[in-house]
Amino acid sequence: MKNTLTKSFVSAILLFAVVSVSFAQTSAKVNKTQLAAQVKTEFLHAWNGYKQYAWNHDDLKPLSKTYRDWYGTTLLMTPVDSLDSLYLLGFKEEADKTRKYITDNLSFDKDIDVQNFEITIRILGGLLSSYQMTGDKKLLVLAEDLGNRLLPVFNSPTGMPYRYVNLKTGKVKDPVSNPAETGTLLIEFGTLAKLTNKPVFYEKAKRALVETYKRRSAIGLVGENINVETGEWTNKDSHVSGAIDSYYEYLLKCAILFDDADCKKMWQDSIVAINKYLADEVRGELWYGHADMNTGKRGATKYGALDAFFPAVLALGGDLERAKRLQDSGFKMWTKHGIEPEEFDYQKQEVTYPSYPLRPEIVESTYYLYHYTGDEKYLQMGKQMFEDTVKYCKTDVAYTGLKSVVTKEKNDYMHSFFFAETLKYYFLLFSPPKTLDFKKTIFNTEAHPIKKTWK
Ligand code: DMJ
Repeated sequence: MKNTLTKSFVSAILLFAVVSVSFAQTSAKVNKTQLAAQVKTEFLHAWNGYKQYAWNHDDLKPLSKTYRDWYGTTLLMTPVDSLDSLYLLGFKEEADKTRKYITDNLSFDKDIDVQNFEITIRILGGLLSSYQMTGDKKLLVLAEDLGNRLLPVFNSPTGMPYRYVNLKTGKVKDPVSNPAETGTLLIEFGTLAKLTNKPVFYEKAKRALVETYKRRSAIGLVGENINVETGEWTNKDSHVSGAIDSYYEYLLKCAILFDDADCKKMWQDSIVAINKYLADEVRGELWYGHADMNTGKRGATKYGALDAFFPAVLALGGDLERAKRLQDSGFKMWTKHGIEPEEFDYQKQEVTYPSYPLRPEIVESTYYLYHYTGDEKYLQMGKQMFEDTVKYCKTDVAYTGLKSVVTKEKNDYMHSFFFAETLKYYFLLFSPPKTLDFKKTIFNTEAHPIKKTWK
């Protein structure tokens, strides 16, 4: 009897010791200063690689050490997308040089068909935020020129934009679009309207957003594809993933940035339907999956790297409880293979699309949650994700995406959003709050910080 008691006592002490050690390990304070400095080092590593092998071009291909221009001629995608990050991370001299290069060399007078959504969020958004940071009027002139060249996209029977427009001729094409592309324009076009005093930019982009919302189903959901000429849905799958994601993000953010009561109402209606039909409880975890936009019937039980922006939006909308639970689920998806896949079946706990193109969304949500909760847990999360990214995606000259998070085989592409978003959100997570006034900032979906400088 005495022996058994002694044994249980010893086991209890051992268990206590193990728990204490692991608690001490996980609760060890994250050294934010050191991590912010590491993010800067890695940013420079990637930036120097871009400069050495792809300068003046859109994006770097880091394995073949060459470049890609999206439309066969450069739009300086990486420099424009990176400029406000260069300023925020404190590389002022480099930023000033890059800004001068952009204002001296960037021209939109090109006979190319460009994708309105991508050009708006990366280039128009980048020019506007950098203009607000520096006051360099040439950036605003470029933004207005670009805005004017993009405007013909809205000349459809419904007012929702075509996907492509020719920058020289204004000819549009591709009427089958999606809510992300029809509804992720108002932060940029609206800001352009306010800064140039030309309301037409606001009106056109707002109408596109409203026309998308007006076509929601009776239960309040939107589908994945819509024809902007007929207004008919061509794909009725509903979710918060790519092709829909930032439509919801902009309803909320435009309500805040422009104090727009219509956007507020559209957001409030939408989030009720999203939580009712897309939210999914599995094994006590919260996920957001797919459903039919008309019946609400559950579709694929998939979540992924793109969906991982949603905790940030939930937090910004005031629903911290769902935001925290969803972020825990997203982090579980990340840790399954040590880095997050593009798409994951949360029911089966299986990767369904294995690539990782250096996406930022889960980092963005970590930053928002740390901002709202101050919980050290989010610093730990960010630290682990940053270290995993360095471990698996760093190359001798820059960073590259992965073909597969399972095998860790690399692809040969560094998207400009790695500078614009991923590294910016890591830096902001680890830097002192004074680096950027969160309350006075709305990030566009490409993480370009926009400030309300108008009444
Ligand atoms: C970015 O261009 C934007 O964040 C967009 O909203 C979604 N895709 C990429 C990053 O993953």
